[in-house]
Amino acid sequence: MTPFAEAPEALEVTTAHAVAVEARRGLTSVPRTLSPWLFYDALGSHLFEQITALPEYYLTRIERDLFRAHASEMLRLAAREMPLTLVELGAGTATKTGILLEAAVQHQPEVLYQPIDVSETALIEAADNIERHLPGVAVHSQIADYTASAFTVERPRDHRVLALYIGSSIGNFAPEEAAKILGNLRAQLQFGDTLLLGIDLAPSRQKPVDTLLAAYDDAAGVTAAFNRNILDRLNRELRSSFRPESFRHQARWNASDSRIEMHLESLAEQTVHVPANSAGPGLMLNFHPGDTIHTENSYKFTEGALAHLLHVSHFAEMKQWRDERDWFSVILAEAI
Ligand code: AVI
Repeated sequence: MTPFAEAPEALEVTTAHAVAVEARRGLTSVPRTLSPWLFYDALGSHLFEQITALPEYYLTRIERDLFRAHASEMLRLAAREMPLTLVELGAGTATKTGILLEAAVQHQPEVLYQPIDVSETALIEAADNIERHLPGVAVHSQIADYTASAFTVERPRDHRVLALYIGSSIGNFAPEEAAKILGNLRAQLQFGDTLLLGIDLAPSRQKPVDTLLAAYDDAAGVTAAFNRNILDRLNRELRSSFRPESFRHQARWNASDSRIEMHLESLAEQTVHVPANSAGPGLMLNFHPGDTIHTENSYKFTEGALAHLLHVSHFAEMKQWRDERDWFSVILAEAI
């Protein structure tokens, strides 16, 4: 699943402009930043798939295990005797969703699944896979940016909606943005509809900070390659002159904001040129050794932060499923 999936080919012109605008905004800010959606070009999406299979990156594995163990109960609680339609924010290729859909067709003979993503390619792959393997599931895809609220939810007569926002994707947004995303979703739902949310949990006695740091700085260097690919992407698409090997991947734990941060740290005194483009004139960027570009935040939730997020977006927790070490949680919450 790609949480900030690449825009479809039909939107290539817009995407090229969006990359130029974001690069200019981020690289001229103090401190320098680049938005994580820039990770997910074709190579970045492939590297992210590899991350999800790394021994250190426990998030995907635990969530999948929780779905395998509890999918039927999750669906039964969401349905409460009524048929369900499933909507998924940032569905990507919907790999993990198959487990939930498989359980759904055991509850009801026909299921309408509505994946929403900005990537047309990912949605086509999702629909192909699901319709081939799960004949009871009809897929109505929607190409939309759910962070900008431009999506709609279809509701077959007398159905409840179960909205999926899984994979800890909510963690890549600051608390106020996360509340806005869930608030926009809530506005599309009715009382009694539900949200299934996957979140990564904050460090605890059972979850040392080192476990988190390793998940974002793996021994094989895949996350480092994923992070540096953002510079390669700017070189490819904006003809900038970054030397990605002169930047070191860094994962930091920010305890006061309860988040893992990813940075790219300049290893040398260097100047990078970004030629003039649709977003504005050329840029000459100076980096001193130790200067960083902040590329991602991945928020880790305490029980209090979760309760607050659900409360402000008008959801009430129905049930939580966690692994035995309390590293990751899947929450079912009702729209209130
Ligand atoms: C997509 N998202 C939930 C991942 C995360 O864990 O924040 C992205 C990622 N960044 C580095 N590794 C994985």
